[in-house]
Amino acid sequence: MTKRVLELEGQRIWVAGHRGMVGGAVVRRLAREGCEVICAGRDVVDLIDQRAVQDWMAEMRPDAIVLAAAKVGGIAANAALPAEFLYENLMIEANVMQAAHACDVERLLFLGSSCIYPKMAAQPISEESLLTGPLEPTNEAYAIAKIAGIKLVQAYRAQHGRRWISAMPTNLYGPGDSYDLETSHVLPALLRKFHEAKLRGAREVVIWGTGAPLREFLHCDDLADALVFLLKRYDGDAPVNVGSGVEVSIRELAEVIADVVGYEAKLVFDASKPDGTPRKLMDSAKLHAMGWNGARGLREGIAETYAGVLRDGF
Ligand code: GFB
Repeated sequence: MTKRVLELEGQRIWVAGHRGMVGGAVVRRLAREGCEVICAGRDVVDLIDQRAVQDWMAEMRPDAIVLAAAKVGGIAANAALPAEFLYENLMIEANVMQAAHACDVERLLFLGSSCIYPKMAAQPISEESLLTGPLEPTNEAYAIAKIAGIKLVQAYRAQHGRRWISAMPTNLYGPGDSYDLETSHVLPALLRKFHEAKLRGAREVVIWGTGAPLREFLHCDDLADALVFLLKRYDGDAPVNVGSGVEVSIRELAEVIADVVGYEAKLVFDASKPDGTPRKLMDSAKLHAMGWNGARGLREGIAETYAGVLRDGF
């Protein structure tokens, strides 16, 4: 286990993006650390607005920031809205980091994504493969914004000695996810499709693409646990991958979800929809070597998520 670089107890920590799935999970996890968590919705501070971010930060003076705020979405949203994904994410990162620097915020954890790596990166994907090949076109805009965020973190480290870090989560799911069938990621979309098929007694469930792409899935609460671990212990220039090691094809994912929901239906593959990256499995060896390896099983995580949906609705 690596030694600590930050004691969280008594610290004021701003979780930017607390209404999102990841930010919400980080807020829940930080509740066990004896720190003061500060949050602000878009109505209080719009992260696209540089002046508003600077004023808010100067007033609140956090000791550390978890930068989980981002414009996110699944494959269709990414492909349809490249200007929004690029512009909003660049603005959020730049505004928060420049204000954090101006306010002398000592620790900052920036969240990227596994889609920053080349489409054809060797698998499992190590941190070293960043910028070694072309990106997947369906999410290039989002990936470029997130790569810029990693480079900003490294630039503030190099030029100003900031102890800021970046973490790259794999595909995520869990409480607080988006269940909008047009814009969401695959796991929540299929959970909703199977649930609604069960209610209607439908014979078929439509799966986008061929069902062949391979994806790795991580529960957002496991990600939050890993992020708190990194906040306390990691102080390096390179981003750190956070994966579960659990990889399935989209067809296999549909089968697990069918089993959790308890509804058999014929899988119909809609080839007019894109597959995206053929395979996206993170190499999380660096994180494991530091001492974190706490991901739950996929079926268990989906069952917990479905129980939450049955309780609270989509
Ligand atoms: O989760 P997803 O939207 O994003 O799609 P990516 C993963 C795979 O599931 C693709 C297929 O091959 C989809 O075609 N899929 C099958 C579906 N049925 C569905 C469905 O009903 N809805 C959705 N959404 N997909 C995203 C990136 O890529 O991953 C983001 O666009 C980000 O930038 C995120 O990196 C983690 O894994 O392909």
